[in-house]
Amino acid sequence: MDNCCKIGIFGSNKCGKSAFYIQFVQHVFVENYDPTIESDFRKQIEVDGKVFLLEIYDIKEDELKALKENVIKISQGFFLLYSITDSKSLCECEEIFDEIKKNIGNEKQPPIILIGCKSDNEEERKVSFENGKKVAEKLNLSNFFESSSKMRKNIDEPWMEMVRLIYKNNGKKNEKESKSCKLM
Ligand SMILES: Nc1nc2c(ncn2[C@@H]2O[C@H](COP(=O)(O)OP(=O)(O)OP(=O)(O)O)[C@@H](O)[C@H]2O)c(=O)[nH]1
Ligand SMILES: [Mg+2]
Repeated sequence: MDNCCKIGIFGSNKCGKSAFYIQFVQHVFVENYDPTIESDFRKQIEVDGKVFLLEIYDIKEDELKALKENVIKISQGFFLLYSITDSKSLCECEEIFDEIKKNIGNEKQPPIILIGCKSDNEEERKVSFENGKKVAEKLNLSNFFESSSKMRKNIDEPWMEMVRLIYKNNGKKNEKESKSCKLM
């Protein structure tokens, strides 16, 4: 498949990673918490009249280092997720960003989009929109959204943008794309 987009989703435990891609892929909100053990999702989507096969790798903050590094190496774009109800989860995005930078070395920074999850939960908000935006600007990320998987708000937009960015970067067959779409 030419238009294969490998996307790594990183973020602290319970920040809303599964809900974010399950809402995008399956149009349902997972209310009950079920910690992800390991996840590798595939979904075919159409963007701007082109068909893309998304490969989604869901990586918890405390994941094994080797698996994390492998996903960083093979991903063509990254979502860094935090929960607006948990300030620490935003700090962890900065740590993940450092790990990505360390692993890609001198290569051009790939598309990285920061997502503040659970934006519907104003009552428990700890991180302001401005704070999230500031971090995204500081790290020179591709974009920043606050999203709600519960309300299905700002779910499709970041995914569409991610696919477009990856396509722009890797429109022509490159080394990563010509490799098999398998994780390992
Ligand atoms: N209010 C609200 N709750 C959410 C939202 N997204 C996720 N949650 C809740 O937050 C909890 C954790 O969500 P998950 O998507 O399982 O989080 P995760 O990051 O995949 O968790 P791990 O797999 O353990 O790392 C669940 O109880 C979800 O229902 C959201 O947009 N709004
Ligand atoms: Mg999960």
